[in-house]
Amino acid sequence: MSKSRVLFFVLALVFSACEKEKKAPPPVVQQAEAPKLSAPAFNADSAYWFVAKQVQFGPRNPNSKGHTECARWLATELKKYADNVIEQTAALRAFDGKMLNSVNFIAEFNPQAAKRILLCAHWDTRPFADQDTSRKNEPILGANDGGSGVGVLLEIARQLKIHHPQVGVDIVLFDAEDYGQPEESAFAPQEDTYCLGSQYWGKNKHKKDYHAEFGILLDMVGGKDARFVWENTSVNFAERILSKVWGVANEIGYGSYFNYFRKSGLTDDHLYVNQLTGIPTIDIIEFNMGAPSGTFHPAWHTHADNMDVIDRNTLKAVGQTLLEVVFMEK
Ligand code: AHN
Ligand code: ZN
Repeated sequence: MSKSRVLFFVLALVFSACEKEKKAPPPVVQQAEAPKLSAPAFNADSAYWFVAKQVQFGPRNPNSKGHTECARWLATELKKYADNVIEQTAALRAFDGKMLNSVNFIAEFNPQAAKRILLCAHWDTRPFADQDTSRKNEPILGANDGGSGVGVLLEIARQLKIHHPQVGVDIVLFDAEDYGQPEESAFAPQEDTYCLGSQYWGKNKHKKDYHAEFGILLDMVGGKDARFVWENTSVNFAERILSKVWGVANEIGYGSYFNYFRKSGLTDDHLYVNQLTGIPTIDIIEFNMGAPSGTFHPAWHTHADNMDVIDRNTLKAVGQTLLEVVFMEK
């Protein structure tokens, strides 16, 4: 090519570039496989630490030393992050006649906002290991069953102190969920023996006209390769919320955890929240067909439910999904 021809091409390029600056539409950003994240990053190491910290208190069944000490720590921790924390204490009668000293924690973020999202989990652990083959009468550590949901919600609380969604959020930690009557029990069979804390809260809300747009319950959300499926109580009361949450999870790359398989309905805290408050609430709970229990995570209600079963990747999948859902709402 001659020198003048080269100069011509260079000038032509420069002019066409100037033209583009004026008229061309904004450049299209390449979004090949990258998930559309619009929420702050959920820190799985932090969530893991929150689970480990609870487990260090030992079993946290009502009326135990671990329960009292963990309650004190939870109050301190929630007060670091929330705008306001309510400790709702109650003495609740268990199936065995014992009175359980219980406390539900309600941590409010942006309490002035009319539109609110309820995020909840139970913080107590089971006083027996009735699914185990040994030491059946001793309390379990509940790293997954109790610890994991609270760990995820504490990390969300920490994020909500730093970053502010457009809606209000209430994190509610229910007590006395897991003191339910075992299948082999000397006492006459009774109804509604699980979820005593959520039943109490449903009948005695922390604010008279409390309402949330929707609720999400976390239960056993820390197991390795956990599968969360559509459970029928959630389908019946809040199918729209299941679609929303599973849709977000799949969109941001956690489809391997959030499965669309359907299973029969569960009695868990969300049942009472739905029945007693009318807030459409779903349950994110591990369903594992291969597990000995045939339903929940393999260490369910055994002494194997310790830190060994907790996987940071699962905490991340659940926590990031929840943050995305919260920051999506207007
Ligand atoms: C039943 O066991 C019937 N429902 C699940 C409630 C539960 C216990 N969640 C955690 N531990
Ligand atoms: Zn349990």
